[in-house]
Amino acid sequence: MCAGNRRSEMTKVKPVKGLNWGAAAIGTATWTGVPIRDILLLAGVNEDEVDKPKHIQFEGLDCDITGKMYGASIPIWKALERRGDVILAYEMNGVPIPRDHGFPIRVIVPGVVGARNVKWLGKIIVSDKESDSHWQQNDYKGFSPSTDWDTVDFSKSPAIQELPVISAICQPINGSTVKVEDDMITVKGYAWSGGGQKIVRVDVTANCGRTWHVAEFDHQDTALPPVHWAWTLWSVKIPVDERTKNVEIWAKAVDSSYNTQPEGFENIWNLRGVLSNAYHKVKVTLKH
Ligand SMILES: Nc1nc2c(c(=O)[nH]1)N[C@H]1C(S)=C(S)[C@@H](COP(=O)(O)O)O[C@H]1N2
Ligand SMILES: [Mo]
Repeated sequence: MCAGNRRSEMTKVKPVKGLNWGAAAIGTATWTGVPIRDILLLAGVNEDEVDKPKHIQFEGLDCDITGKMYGASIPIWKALERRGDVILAYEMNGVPIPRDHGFPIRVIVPGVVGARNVKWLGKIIVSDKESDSHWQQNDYKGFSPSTDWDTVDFSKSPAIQELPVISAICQPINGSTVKVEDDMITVKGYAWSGGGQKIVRVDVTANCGRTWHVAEFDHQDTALPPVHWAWTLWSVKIPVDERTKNVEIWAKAVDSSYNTQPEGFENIWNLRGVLSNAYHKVKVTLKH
C-alpha cells in the first residue's frame, strides 16, 4: 500500500450533501433526434443571436412538491453551434427513449453535465437569462473547499456546463481478489472529458506512482475535433511482483487540452461533492 501517503486513503474526505455514485451512474448511448439548431432557426431565431449573452431554457414535464417544473439552460452559442450537436432526441440506442431516460423527447447536450440534458421535455424558451430553476441557480456549482453551508453564496459561482476530465477503474473492483496471470494483472475502465475534448492518454499505476503504464484504448469515438462526445474505454496489463499480496491501483486521464486530474479529493472538495475528478484508486488483494 502507499505508506505514509494520507491522500492514498480511499475517497472519503468530508461529508457532502449528495449521493455517493462511486464510479457508476455514467453511460454512453446512441441518441437519435433533431438538431435543436434547426428547430430554433425554423422558429425564427436569428443566427446572429449567437453573439449575444442569451440562453436556451428547457422545462421538463415533471415537477417538484411545490409544483415547479424541472428546468435547466445552456448558452445559446452551444445550441446554435453546428458542431455543438445539441439534439432533441426521440430514440436511445435505436428505440424510443425509455420512460426513465426522458420519453418521448429529451434534450441531449453532449459534453455538458447531465443536469442540462432535460428529460420529458415540455418547453423551450429563448431568454436573456439562465433558467431560474433550483438546479441551474442553487445546485450543480463548484466552490472552494473552505466554503460551507453557512457561507455559501450560489450567485457567486457559474452553473456547471462542461465537465472536467475524469477516468475510472471498472475492473477490478475495490476490495476484490484478483488472479495474477503471467505475473500480470489486467485493469480496465473508462475516461471522458467535457466540451468535446478527446482523451489522449490514460496512465495507470499499481505502485503509488513509482511506475506508470499507458493504457490501450479499446473503444473511442472517431469523430473529428471538437466533437469527441463519447467515453473512451481502456485496458492495461500491469506487472506485479510475486511477493506482493495487496496493491492499490490508480488511474488518471489526460485530455486533448492536456488537462489532467488532481491526485486527491481534499483540495477540490466542495459542499455538494460535484466536479470530483481526482484519481480513481482501488485496493485489491492478489492471488498468485
Ligand atoms: N425533466 C428532468 N430532466 C432531468 C432531470 C430531472 O430530474 N427532470 N435530472 C437531470 C439530471 S441531474 C441528470 S444527471 C440526468 C440523468 O439522466 P439519466 O436518468 O438518463 O441518467 O437527467 C437530467 N434531466
Ligand atoms: Mo445529476
